[in-house]
Amino acid sequence: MGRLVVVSNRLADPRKTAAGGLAVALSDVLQATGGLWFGWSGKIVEAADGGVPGEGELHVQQAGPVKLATVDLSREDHDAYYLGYSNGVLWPVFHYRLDLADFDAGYIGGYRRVNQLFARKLMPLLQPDDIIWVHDYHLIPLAGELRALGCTQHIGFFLHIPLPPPLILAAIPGHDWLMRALCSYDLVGFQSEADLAHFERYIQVEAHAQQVEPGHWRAFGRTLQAGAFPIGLDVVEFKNLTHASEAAEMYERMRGEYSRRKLLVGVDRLDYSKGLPQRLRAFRHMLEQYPETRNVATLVQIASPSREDVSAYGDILHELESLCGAINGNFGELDWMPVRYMHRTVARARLPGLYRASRVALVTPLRDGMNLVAKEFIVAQDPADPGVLVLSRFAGAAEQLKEALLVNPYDVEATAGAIHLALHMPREERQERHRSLMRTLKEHDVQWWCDSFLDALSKTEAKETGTPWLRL
Ligand code: ADQ
Repeated sequence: MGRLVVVSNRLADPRKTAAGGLAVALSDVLQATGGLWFGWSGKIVEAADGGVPGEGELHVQQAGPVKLATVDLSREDHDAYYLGYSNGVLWPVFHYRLDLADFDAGYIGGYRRVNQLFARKLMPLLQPDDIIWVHDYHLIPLAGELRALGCTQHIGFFLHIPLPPPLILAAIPGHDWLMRALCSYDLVGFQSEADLAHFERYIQVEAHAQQVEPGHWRAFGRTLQAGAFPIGLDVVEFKNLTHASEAAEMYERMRGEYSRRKLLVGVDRLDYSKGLPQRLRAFRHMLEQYPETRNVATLVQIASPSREDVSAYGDILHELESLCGAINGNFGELDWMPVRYMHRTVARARLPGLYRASRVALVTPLRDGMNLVAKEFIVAQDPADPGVLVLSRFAGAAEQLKEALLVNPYDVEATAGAIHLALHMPREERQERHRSLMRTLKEHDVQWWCDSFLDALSKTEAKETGTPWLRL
């Protein structure tokens, strides 16, 4: 395989394991191929300091064998591309929340401008046999922009978030442009079969695409491949993290503190897609319906601050705070707080200790591309006495993790019943479910994800340049 070029909105230094997720997943192959990672520097340049829309300084640094190249963004570009179109339009719509999308603001110009800027800055850094892997919804038009500049390398795209059904997609003004742009990749990867099916339906219905062979499509005058590549965990790395000192300390602390209780845990970014208010209502309902759980069940909910400058996020913060306050006020005792809510990030090294000390994990998003917390919780468990995963059927992970207790998070009563069941599940059943779940996670770990995507991408026959239709 040629050199790997990864493009994503933000970068993480692949030398630091604390970076987690994508960085860990890609670091081996980036290091082995002496790869390049390209994206936004995280720096915003104000107009008063010379920040000009469509322009941005390029910074290149070497991190071991890996080259990191980043571009600054002007305030205007950042606000339109990142806050506006990516997180004010695409994030809500792709999570089925048309009601939260801000279609009126004309952000699409900035979104295109930044993708053009990235293409212009990346192009001179490319080598002829590079394999380019672009990540996530911020960068859908990038391949089209690169092709327009003459790029002939293989370009693949992976969508980390869900893709909604065609009728929801069609609500986006300019959806046809966006989906055309997506079709200028050689390989498009989704988290789940459901997302893939939505994509296939869209291109058939809206673009009269023809299937050439399974997974291969003729659309907009070119051939592309599409598939489901559910992202996995580095199971070995996460297991090692579980047994390392920071996690072990966390585990001991939680076990000591809650020795007389059964701990439930929720770990999320504070985001409306994660179903946090519904989760708390289900927990409250359980306390109401099953009085024996009072004074016993304690929910530790960590919600890390996220995109606080997007307005929909302020509302969810207030709703959550008032729900937690009401539950503690109504049910709490002098020596028992039903909900411990923390609006902060827990260090990755300590998370496995929290997971392992918990009898139940509540992973109940209303919609989620995959949800890695669900997978991390399983890996961190003691196989001899494992906890139970309560998982929303609307998380991509539900397609794989069939032995979790699957719930509909909108159904508060049924979810409360499932949480109650999880708290009382006999050890043997917990062990059996955990064994099967671990098998799945090991079989489809992050290496499998990376290898299968890159293998498919390097086999695509690509190389069609010049896509004048991208210029609207
Ligand atoms: P996210 O929406 O960020 O990611 P998720 O997969 O749940 O969601 O979490 C990613 C990572 O963040 C995990 O490693 C998790 O441990 C960590 N994390 C989450 N909340 C945290 C907290 N409060 N404190 C500390 N760490 C926290 C997007 C998609 C997901 C998809 C991932 C990867 O929305 O559906 O699974 O990308 O593709």
